[in-house]
Amino acid sequence: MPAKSPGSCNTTNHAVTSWVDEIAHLTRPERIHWCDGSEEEKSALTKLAVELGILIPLNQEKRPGCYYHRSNPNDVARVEQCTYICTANAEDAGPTNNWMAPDKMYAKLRALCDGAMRGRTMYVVPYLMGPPGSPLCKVGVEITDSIYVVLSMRIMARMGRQAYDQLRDSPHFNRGLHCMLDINPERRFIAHFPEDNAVISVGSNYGGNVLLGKKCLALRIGSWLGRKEGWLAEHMLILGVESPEGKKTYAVAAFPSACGKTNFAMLVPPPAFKGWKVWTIGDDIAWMKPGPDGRLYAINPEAGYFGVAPGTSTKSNANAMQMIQRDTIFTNVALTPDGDVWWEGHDAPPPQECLDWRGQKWTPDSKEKAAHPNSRFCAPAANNPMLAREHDDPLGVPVSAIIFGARRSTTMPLVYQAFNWIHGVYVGATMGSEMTAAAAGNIGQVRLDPMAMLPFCGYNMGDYVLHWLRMRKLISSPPRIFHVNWFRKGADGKFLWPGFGENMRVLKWIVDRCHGHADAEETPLGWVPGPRAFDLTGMENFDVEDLEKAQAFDVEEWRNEVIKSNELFLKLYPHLPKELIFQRELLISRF
Ligand code: GTP
Ligand code: SPV
Ligand code: MN
Repeated sequence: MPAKSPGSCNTTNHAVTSWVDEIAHLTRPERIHWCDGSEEEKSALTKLAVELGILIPLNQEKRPGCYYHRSNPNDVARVEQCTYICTANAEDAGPTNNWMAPDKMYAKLRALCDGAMRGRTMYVVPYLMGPPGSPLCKVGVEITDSIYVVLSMRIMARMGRQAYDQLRDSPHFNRGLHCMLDINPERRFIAHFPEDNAVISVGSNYGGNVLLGKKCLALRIGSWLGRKEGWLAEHMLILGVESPEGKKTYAVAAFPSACGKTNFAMLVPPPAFKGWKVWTIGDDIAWMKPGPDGRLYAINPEAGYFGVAPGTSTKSNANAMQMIQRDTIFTNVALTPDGDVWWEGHDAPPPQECLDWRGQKWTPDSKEKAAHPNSRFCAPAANNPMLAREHDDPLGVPVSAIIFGARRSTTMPLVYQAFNWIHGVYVGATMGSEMTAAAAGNIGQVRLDPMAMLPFCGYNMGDYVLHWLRMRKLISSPPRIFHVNWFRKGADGKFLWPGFGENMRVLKWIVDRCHGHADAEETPLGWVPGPRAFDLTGMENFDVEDLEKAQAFDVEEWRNEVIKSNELFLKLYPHLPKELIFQRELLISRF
């Protein structure tokens, strides 16, 4: 057996130690490192990662505690075609997931992991998803042979001893195994076993594929647990809007990957909104459970942000720019000669010369982008200047608004409100969005992405929609449901709505609607802001006609939209709740 170094096993939990033994027996590491989450451990592992060339220190005067990482160029995004839900019955995974029988997948992965850590160190990473003491908080243990994963997990989750403290002698924790292998797309699998609360990921070292607490546990396994236990695991940001009088209203928003969650969660209100503040609770994932008062309460299971770098600037996201000044790991951005980072859309002009995300010389004349479009920063939430105090509240925050949003250059208005919960579930379930670089695939093509969960729902999507409908019975004061689109374009191909901080104007209308004091007009789609409901103070250069265009409802476009949603209806038909079909009928008849 391998030596247990440095430091011996730091838990007496038999389920953990025997599982670690089993994995060590299979993967044959030279050393086992039991992570404790301490500062000393972080320094030692960072030093080692630098020696091994896994991390490059950035200019420590400019960016204290910041490091740079390049992934293998074949491994830069999530890979949905390699992501599997392995349930005993294929139907439980449903038609929107890849499925393989658990036995077959275990056998395949066991063969790939056999001896995979020979000569290497195996890290045992205990972590919590959710504030300690929260009824929703879950324990995971990730075994990995990647120092990059250990250091990133330390930012993204509450990593270390506190996880064992919560677990005590219970066998109920998520078992996550990650082996890098040779980072070969032919041998890349992200396999979920919801019936065993287990995940095995091989052949990648990229964020969402390997930080197993995030998409794998908090969303795919989480959604499975949520259906069983009566809560929701969602691809949503959580924010708190504070009015000048100090009244706080909480909203969650589901936008597909790289469609603006981090930006919206960290929104800086424009000068005209003096005294208004937006606080961040989470930027990617929300776990929501009905509280004793009949409202829906949300926690952020994560402890850091793994955000899209390109497009991030003082103008688009000033809070993020401040957050990533220190203690941040940057992946696949460009590296400047003075040891700083740069990306397309950064405040600084393009550097005269730098190294691109592949490590090749780049100049402003280069045809390729300097930073990969899905390059990311990984920063602790504690660095966010607008982090809400409630971020750590074990009970979470009461949600007043649920916002669905997508990236659509046509059809979808800037904002509308659903008539009621069932209609809102229809709006979320039939959401379509243009694909982005966050996943390997056809960028720009509109695809149906129910509730922004298509890549992350760990069970049958039809049952998932039904679970949403049923949740209404457990929530006596349901949040209001809205749909937004920051991405509609005019005939000139430009965005009609300036977005970013200006989205505060839309958010204010949403908040006012939740409190019953904002004008709205009924349309076939739902409620929309009345002519004077929308505050445009300070937007003197904005053409009000563009707002009308952004908000316009076009019957022809909507006919196509309904036809497009047929794809989903046909796919999910055996498990599709009839309410959705009725909602579509009602929508068509309103046209
Ligand atoms: P994941 O981390 O992949 O789940 O994504 P996310 O939803 O957090 O994405 P993020 O906020 O990082 O979105 C990044 C992309 O959305 C960038 O291309 C931004 O420029 C763009 N974006 C964000 N907000 C707006 C907006 O209000 N208007 C426009 N036009 N673009 C926006
Ligand atoms: C997403 O793609 O939705 C992300 C980034 O949030 S990753 O964690 O890599 O999946
Ligand atoms: Mn995401």
